[in-house]
This record gives sequence, C-alpha cells and structure tokens, in this order.
Amino acid sequence: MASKAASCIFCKIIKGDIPCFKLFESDKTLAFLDINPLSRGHALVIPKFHGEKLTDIPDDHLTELLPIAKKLALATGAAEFNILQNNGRGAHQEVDHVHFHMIPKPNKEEGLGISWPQQ
Ligand code: DGP
Repeated sequence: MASKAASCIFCKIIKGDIPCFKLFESDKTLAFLDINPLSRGHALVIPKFHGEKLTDIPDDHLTELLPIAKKLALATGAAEFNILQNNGRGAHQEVDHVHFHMIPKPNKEEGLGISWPQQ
C-alpha cells in the first residue's frame, strides 16, 4: 500500500506537491474542487488515509466525509445535488484513492450562489 500511496495523485495533493483549490482540511480529511467539474462547485472529499476502495479505509477515517460533503452541498446553495463514491474500474473509478464527489445541480432560477465555508 505504501508504494501505491507514493504514486497516488490525491496523496500528492494532500502533501501539497500538486496544487488544488482547497475547500476544507482537517487532520483526517481534505476537500477540494474537482479538476474536471461536471458542474460549478463539483467537489471531492477524501480521507488522508490512502486506500483504493471504501472497504480499505478504517472506520475512524470515514467519519467526517459525509458531514463535510453535506456542509459543502449546503454552502453551494444548490437545492439539488449528487453524492457519488465509485469503487473499481467497472464502477467508473479513475483515481485509486477513496473520494466522494459532491456535484451540485444549478438552481434553475438563481444559478449557483457559492459561498464556501472557511476552514
Ligand atoms: P472517479 O472517476 O470517481 O475516480 O473521479 C476522479 C475525479 O478526480 C475526476 O472527476 C477528476 C478528478 N481529478 C483527477 N485528477 C485530479 C487532480 O489532479 N486534481 C483535482 N482537483 N481533481 C482531479
């Protein structure tokens, strides 16, 4: 697992070796904007613990992920959004480090009034 973590793009983002637009950070969790967004505000929430699939991550490294995804969804003001978490190539996982997508759907009338929370 250690050698895979060394070449993992999200581990490099966690270490600061690759830049990202950071939305939230704690000792166990990082959230940042997706480089290839499906909508404005498309965010990724990841555990700092490296694991390819959800089943590889200890429970105590998972506890913040959904609350942070929820907080980011609320911060976008989007009335509708998707939370996605892919495991394995057949399930459309491209990056082998567990991540939750938070993908807002723009509000039909108001657009997406994003005001990101401070850390
Ligand atoms: P998935 O198919 O669930 O593994 O989605 C991986 C997502 O990761 C995809 O939407 C694009 C995003 N991504 C890949 N590389 C980078 C990167 O270097 N920076 C950021 N911010 N996002 C990335």
